[in-house]
Amino acid sequence: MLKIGQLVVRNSRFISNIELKRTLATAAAGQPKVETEKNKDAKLQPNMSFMANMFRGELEASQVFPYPNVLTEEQRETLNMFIDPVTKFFTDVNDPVKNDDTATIDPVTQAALWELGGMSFQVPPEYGGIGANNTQYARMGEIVGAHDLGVGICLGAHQSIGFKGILLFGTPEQKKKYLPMVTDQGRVFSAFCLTEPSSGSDAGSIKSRAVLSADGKHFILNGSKIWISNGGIADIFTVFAQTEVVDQKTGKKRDKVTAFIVERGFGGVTNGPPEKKMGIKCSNTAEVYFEDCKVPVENVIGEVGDGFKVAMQILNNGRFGMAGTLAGTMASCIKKASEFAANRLQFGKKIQEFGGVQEKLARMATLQYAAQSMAYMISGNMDRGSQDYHLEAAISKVFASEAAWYVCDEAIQIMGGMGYMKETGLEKVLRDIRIFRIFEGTNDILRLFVALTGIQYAGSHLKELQKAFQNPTANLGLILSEFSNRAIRSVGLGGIDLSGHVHPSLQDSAKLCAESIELFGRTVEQLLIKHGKNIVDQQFLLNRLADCAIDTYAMVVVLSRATTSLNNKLDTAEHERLMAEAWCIDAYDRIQVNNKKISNPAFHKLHEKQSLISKKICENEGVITVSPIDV
Ligand code: MYA
Repeated sequence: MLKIGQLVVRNSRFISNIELKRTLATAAAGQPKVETEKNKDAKLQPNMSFMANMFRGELEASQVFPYPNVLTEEQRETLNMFIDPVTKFFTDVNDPVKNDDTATIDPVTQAALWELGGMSFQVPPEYGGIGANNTQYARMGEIVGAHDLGVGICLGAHQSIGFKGILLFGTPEQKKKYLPMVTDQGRVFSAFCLTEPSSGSDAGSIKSRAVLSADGKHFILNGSKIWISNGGIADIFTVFAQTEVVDQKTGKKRDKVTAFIVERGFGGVTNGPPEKKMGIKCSNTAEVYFEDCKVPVENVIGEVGDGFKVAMQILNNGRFGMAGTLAGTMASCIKKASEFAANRLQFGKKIQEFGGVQEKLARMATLQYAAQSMAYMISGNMDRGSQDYHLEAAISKVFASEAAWYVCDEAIQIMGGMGYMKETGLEKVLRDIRIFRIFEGTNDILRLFVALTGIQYAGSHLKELQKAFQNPTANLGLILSEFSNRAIRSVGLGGIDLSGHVHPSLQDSAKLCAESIELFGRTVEQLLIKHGKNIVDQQFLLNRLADCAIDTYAMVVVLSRATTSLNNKLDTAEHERLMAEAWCIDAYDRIQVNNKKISNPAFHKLHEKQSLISKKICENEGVITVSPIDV
């Protein structure tokens, strides 16, 4: 097998790592600030998120039209120079089957990955990294995802979350000390330690504690973390623990989460054996224990007590990477399935000629297109400095992980018995993909996050209006503009109009999308009026709402991207138009159904029944009925 050094020399288009590090631009743009009590006012700036505004029934187009194009010529060129060696690493050096069988990445492969700069793609060059921006990172993710998701997790757990806190919120001293360590210079793995035995989705309920030492120089950290990616191989950890803080308002002491940089070398850090998993086997997953670990106070990330927000923002910041990565995975599944469909003869025909297979392949390709379009729309906005991408990033993670599951499953189905055979490679991909719906925020939690955060934003607008009505003279402007907006909409005028943003040949699809946005806004308002704060308990409604949001966002991104491709007369433009049209018809239909469900009393009854069935099953810890012949 080739060593990466040889591989690099053989590639004439490749520039050496050092040159590459110099030439790739450092993308400091879009680095979020931890939102704290002190800087909360900064958040009073208008929210530019398309999705948040959609919850108010409003179109905020600046982040969705036109489709972002953020790479400079130089960034594009250097990225292109990186693509070949990374691809060659996966085809010539890395062996996904061996990784899966041995549940490790061998030292030679690991070394090649470090040498390539693949472990520190986003670390600025002054600290020894490549200095890629989010868009370049997404492209790298696509290549990784197309070849080996296990390696992707080792790499992603390191840089998407492991040291991301230092990158985003670290002090200059923390960056100077730790960032070179996590690059090729130090080759130290990092890990993100949030989840605990009693705290998974409910991340705020962690029990690990850090107590300030008597001399005020250290925190003494105790606790245990589970399912930590890279937990057994990392020497640097981003750890979240409860600390005592004094509430600024009440003066009382209470616990709040704080984020710490912890070195294994501090002492008191141990880990369990590698977990045996369904997929992503070569990535290390382990429990990590902290016992009287002395963490210097200067290793707090952000402020003491701001750790929950640090954790959330690290996760928010990394989620688009999954969409990019899984777009690559989907493309490789579709390649296998379409090659098979184009050659397999059954009933005297190539199976690609059958409508059933066509439907599958078209849907697979459209899902891949939508997920990929989301990834680069979000990364582009992040690179342009947007801070308002949280909802979209969560949506991209949910969408891509479910799309990838569907695509891989259908690829297996198209290939039939062949798809089920290990040698085809899809069996491993299916096992690998399954975790993506679970980690980095389960899709169930992220659906609720999207729906509730959006509703909160819409609710704050309604609250503003309510307040305005208490003093109408002072707020006449706001009240009148709201009245006139509603009056215009009620006669079918002045509604959402995407026609100016979307290519002329996509106007029918643009109408479906605009209608969906309007319907969504009305539904949110009705839900708020009906349920008020109690909406938080209506998960079955929130899930339908989140599904509408996801479908609509996908509509907008494919319309935006296809429009740009059509305007630029790309070779693929006509195909993109077809996929955008197909997606809009399909999604519009689902959105109508989901909206009806939200307002249909019969659907509410369905949920009441399901709730009773579920309660009974849980009481019995299993199904209630026995086999009909056993009664
Ligand atoms: S890592 C573990 C992943 N774990 C999770 O994701 C935990 C999921 N849970 C949560 O996210 C939270 O607990 C939820 C909120 C959302 C449930 N952004 O009262 P609250 C604010 C910004 O609602 P809770 C892993 O899996 C909120 O506004 N702010 O909180 C490894 C409020 O603020 P304020 C947020 O009910 C995987 C405050 O916090 C957010 O307790 C390995 C409290 O909110 C947010 N998102 O729960 C992956 N949420 O007080 C490898 C809340 O001001 C990666 N808030 O009103 C591989 C990738 C591949 C890439 C490869 C590339 C090459």
